Amino acid sequence: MAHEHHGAVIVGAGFAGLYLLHRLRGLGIPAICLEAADDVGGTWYWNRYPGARCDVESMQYSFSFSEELQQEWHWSERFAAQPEILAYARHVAERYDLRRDIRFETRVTDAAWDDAARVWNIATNRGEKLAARYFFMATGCLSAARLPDIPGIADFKGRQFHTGYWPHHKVDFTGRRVAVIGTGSSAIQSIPVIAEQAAQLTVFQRTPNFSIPSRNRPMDDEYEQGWKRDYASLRQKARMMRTGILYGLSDTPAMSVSAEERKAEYEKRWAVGGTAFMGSFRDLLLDQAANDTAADFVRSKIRETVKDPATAERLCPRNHPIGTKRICVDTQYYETYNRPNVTLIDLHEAPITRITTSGIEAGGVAHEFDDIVFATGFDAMTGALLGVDIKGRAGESLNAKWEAGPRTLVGIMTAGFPNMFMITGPGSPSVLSNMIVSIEQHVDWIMDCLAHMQAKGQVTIEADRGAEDSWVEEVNTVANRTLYPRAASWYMGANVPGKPRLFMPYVGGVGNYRVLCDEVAADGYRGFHFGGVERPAAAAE
Ligand code: FAD
Ligand code: N01
Repeated sequence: MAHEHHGAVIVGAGFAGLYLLHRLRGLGIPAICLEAADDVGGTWYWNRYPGARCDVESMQYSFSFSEELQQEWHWSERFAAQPEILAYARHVAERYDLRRDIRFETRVTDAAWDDAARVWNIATNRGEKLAARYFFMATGCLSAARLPDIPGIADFKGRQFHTGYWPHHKVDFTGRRVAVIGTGSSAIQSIPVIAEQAAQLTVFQRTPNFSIPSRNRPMDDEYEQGWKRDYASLRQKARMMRTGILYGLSDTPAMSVSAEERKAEYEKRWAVGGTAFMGSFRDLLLDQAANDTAADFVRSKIRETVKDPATAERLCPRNHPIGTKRICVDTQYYETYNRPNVTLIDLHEAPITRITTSGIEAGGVAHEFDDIVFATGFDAMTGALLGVDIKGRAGESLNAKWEAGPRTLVGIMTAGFPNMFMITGPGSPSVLSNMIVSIEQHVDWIMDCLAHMQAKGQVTIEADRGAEDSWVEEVNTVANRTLYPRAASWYMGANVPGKPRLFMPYVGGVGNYRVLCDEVAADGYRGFHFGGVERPAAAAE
């Protein structure tokens, strides 16, 4: 079959793919976007579990590239729920007429660089063959959902769900005996909602997590107008913050104030709700003693909230510093364990041995269920990238190149794979940030780079291996200055058996990283090689 030719192929129609498509059109590069789902939205298309919502305030978890778009959209809650975020993604697709260039229900399976033709050849699960000069992996950091390797999983005769592949019809748990496996963010959001419906809910916990109340509420009109009046400058400030989120980050070290002052600060932030709790003191993720004070505070809140002392102790995290696994944000999570229909099973006391036709065996006890909800997470950051068989220059496979862990130059490109770009790839702040801020920053940087190439008549760009080695070292060095590597987290690849353990995101901060990327560009794209002049350079000047 002959290849269809395109200027660019984008894989994924989440926020990254949508914005890429819009910007590529602006540059006059004809692009096609290929998406496995039957609609846009990415994360917000797939994760429809009860209680799913964002934990970055809605006024900030949205695109900033268009003043009209940010003025016209109204968010109904402080933290938007999944249906509203999906509606927003659809609105963006329609407003910018993006659907005409998106091919749904199409999974990209293979991509190979043809060095002679200087194009990527791309194949899909529908047998299509495409060729494109530029290849964009906008496949998401949290899009490859994982079922655990528990024996007997296929034998269960009841209903099984994964939070990351939730059905599109309403799932009713009324009157049912439900198991939830996992206590990460997805579980912590869904457990309180499922508990309200189910006859009986049993939570299987391997590692307790720290969770902060969201204090979610309907959008306050004055608050919304405040943002809208000043959106341009507030967005600019957010872009320079450590996490890409505009909220109070203290400059004070935790141990420089008295225990009473620390407690007062934690109480204040606990009452406000949300992830800003981790901004109480500037060194919470750098200094173990400082971190212990915040962790002790949250453990004291768990003990205050959960009436049964044994359950409260089981819910208290002790094996990682607070914030080194993604901090959770909840609505009535700890309170849910006071309900008579909810039971917590600690897998360290009673490990799961197998799943049977009618339930779960743990600690020698057979628990019977009608439904099992797997809230067991993702093959994060690299899962979707390595889910495509990608071959670069001289047939080098990305899977082989990344066998010991991902290697990138600033998380955007990887050496040996010319003209292939990753949006929020490993080695960039990505999952440690407000991801829409990071998506916009990557897409804008790449578009400036492509405009630069157009002006010079260049057709290829590739990361230098030496520059990449230095960046990988920098990512590790910066991570090792923090407490992050002390947790067996998905940031470290620790949740996937056999996955190399190294800290994947760049922890140096969204603002610092933006400055660094801008300096690379200003320095003639330091660390990148350009090639293949398409027309005389003089004509392009
Ligand atoms: P995605 O939204 O993951 O989209 C990637 C798309 O690529 C998917 O639609 C997928 O189907 C498609 N795809 C993948 N592989 C292929 C292939 N081979 N062929 C074709 N299509 C493919 N971030 C925040 O900043 N704040 C939050 O509050 C927040 N909440 C979250 C809540 C949940 C439940 C989850 C799972 C993540 C959350 N995130 C949050 C992270 C979230 O993933 C990002 O904010 C953002 O939505 C990512 O957009 P994306 O376009 O990069 O990737
Ligand atoms: O996944 P997770 P998630 N037996 O990997 C457990 C974003 N997000 O879907 O910690 C028993 O965090 C596992 O245990 P352990 C956010 O970035 C945001 O909840 O590995 N248990 C863990 O408890 C988040 O971090 C929101 O010991 C098993 C759980 O399953 C990311 O997505 C909401 C197991 C998985 O937790 C992923 O969150 C939702 C096994 N074999 C998601 N295998 C917001 O609020 C795994 N587990 C914005």
